[in-house]
Amino acid sequence: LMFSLLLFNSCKNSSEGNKEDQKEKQKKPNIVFIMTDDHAAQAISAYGHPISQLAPTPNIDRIAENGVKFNHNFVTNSICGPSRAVILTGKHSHVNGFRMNGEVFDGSQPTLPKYLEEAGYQTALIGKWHLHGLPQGFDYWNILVDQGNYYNPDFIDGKDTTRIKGYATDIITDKGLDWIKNKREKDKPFMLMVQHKAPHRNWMPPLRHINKYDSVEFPLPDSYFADHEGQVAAQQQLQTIYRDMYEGHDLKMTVAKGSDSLKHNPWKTDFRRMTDEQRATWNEGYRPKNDAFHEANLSGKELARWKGQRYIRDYMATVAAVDDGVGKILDYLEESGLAENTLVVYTTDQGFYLGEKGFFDKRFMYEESLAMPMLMQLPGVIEPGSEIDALTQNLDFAPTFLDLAQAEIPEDMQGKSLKPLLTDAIADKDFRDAVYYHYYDFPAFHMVKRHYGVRTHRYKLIHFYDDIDEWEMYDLKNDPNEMNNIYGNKDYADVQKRLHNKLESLQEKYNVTEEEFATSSEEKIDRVYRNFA
Ligand code: SGN
Ligand code: CA
Repeated sequence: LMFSLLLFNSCKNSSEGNKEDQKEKQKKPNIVFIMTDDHAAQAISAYGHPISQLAPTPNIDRIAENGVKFNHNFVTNSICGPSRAVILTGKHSHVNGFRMNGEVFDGSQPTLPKYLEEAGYQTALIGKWHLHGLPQGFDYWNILVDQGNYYNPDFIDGKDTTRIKGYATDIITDKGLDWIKNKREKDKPFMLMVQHKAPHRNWMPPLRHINKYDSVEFPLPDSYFADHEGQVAAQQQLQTIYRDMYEGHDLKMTVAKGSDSLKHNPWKTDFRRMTDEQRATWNEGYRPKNDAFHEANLSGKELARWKGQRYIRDYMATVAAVDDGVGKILDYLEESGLAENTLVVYTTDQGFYLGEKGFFDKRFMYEESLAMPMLMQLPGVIEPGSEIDALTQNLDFAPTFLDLAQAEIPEDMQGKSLKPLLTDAIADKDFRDAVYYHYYDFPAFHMVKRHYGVRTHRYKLIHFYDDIDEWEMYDLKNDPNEMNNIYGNKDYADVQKRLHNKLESLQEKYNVTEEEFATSSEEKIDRVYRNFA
């Protein structure tokens, strides 16, 4: 009896073992990665900022309700192409080789989709790519040409370039859903990357939302008219809403009352590619508010405030279409039953300014553009309604997805899997004590100086270099808006020393060499300015 019991037990165990194995195998989650371009955390209502409370994003928020909200997720280099290259490789810009927009991504290097493919996944990429060169390692891809256009955008798939009538955000959503429903092999786990153009400049809303926020008065930040005292790089940037936005192209302002002709509009293609019908509906939507503006005859700070208001209204109206799309994708995942075993990620390539410091755009290591909103849901793994305060980065995405896909994390990846945070295996404060940042793209659009730095839970140290040599330091607890540069302040001498040490140790850890700080202004002036001349 003993013997047979033992035998029975061991059989039971081994058959359970097999079942466990199978369950594990089946459990390889699908990954739906939705990434927008330039989506400020201030514009996602789950993050609670007053702007977003006036223009909520209920569908994006569903992901936070079903899963987790990262409160301190940061980009390593706040600009489009570089952020995407970091996401694909799990390596800092100086290691993956894509430091600034306009460079060509070395697509032959190992990337997330290639590793996932090895792990049995099907992979697809739809929408904005912006790494100059065609995607490699995806089973299926269909991407926007360069930055893409809001209306009637061109897509490439390796063979043809096709202009598709409609609104980019809706088209990208529908292409993503079509791939899930009709194009993939249904017996494999999959990763789908849905990458929107919105809400990137020049913030053209879909026709259905053109007047959506006209009656909403969005709060402009206290720092809207900042003088950037003690912040030399900020004094010299060209991304101030009321000074640097193009009145036609960006703000959709017209030359005179009764006219639909736009004021300064250097890139005519965005509007010219609209059909007559689209343009007519557009003009009907904008004309009354533009005429009212002409009648009001604003100047000075009133005009500056009007511009901020117009900007945020258009920006939020493009976000509304993103939110519609996220709703459609979540609905389908739920209806089809896929949601149960799908990791859904909502993020953006970097944060953005909605008037803070007077700014639009990104690039700076200041909080608004350093922050990278991120929400994730995965039933059974991620606790609904949870929040993570650990210092996390886009550097961590690839290791995290591989970990959840039960694949090995390559040793040369510089990011860390977030899985232990998702499963509460590690406390937020123990995950990482500081993040490293380096922005290279100068001189370029908006003229934000080259800089690198370190951010801890409480402090930030930044060095602007190249054609200047300026240090900045902030106490984020006492000065969350980073208005008071405390570098050199005696009261903070110890903190400053610690931050310098931390910066050095991170540079060592990530194999940053002297070469990284070599200036290439001459070569860049050639590349950037000859192109635009
Ligand atoms: C374009 C924009 C800039 C923006 C860069 C980079 N000008 O050049 O405002 O900073 O892209 O953006 S636009 O008028 O042509 O839109 S990124 O997101 O691709 O890095
Ligand atoms: Ca971007």
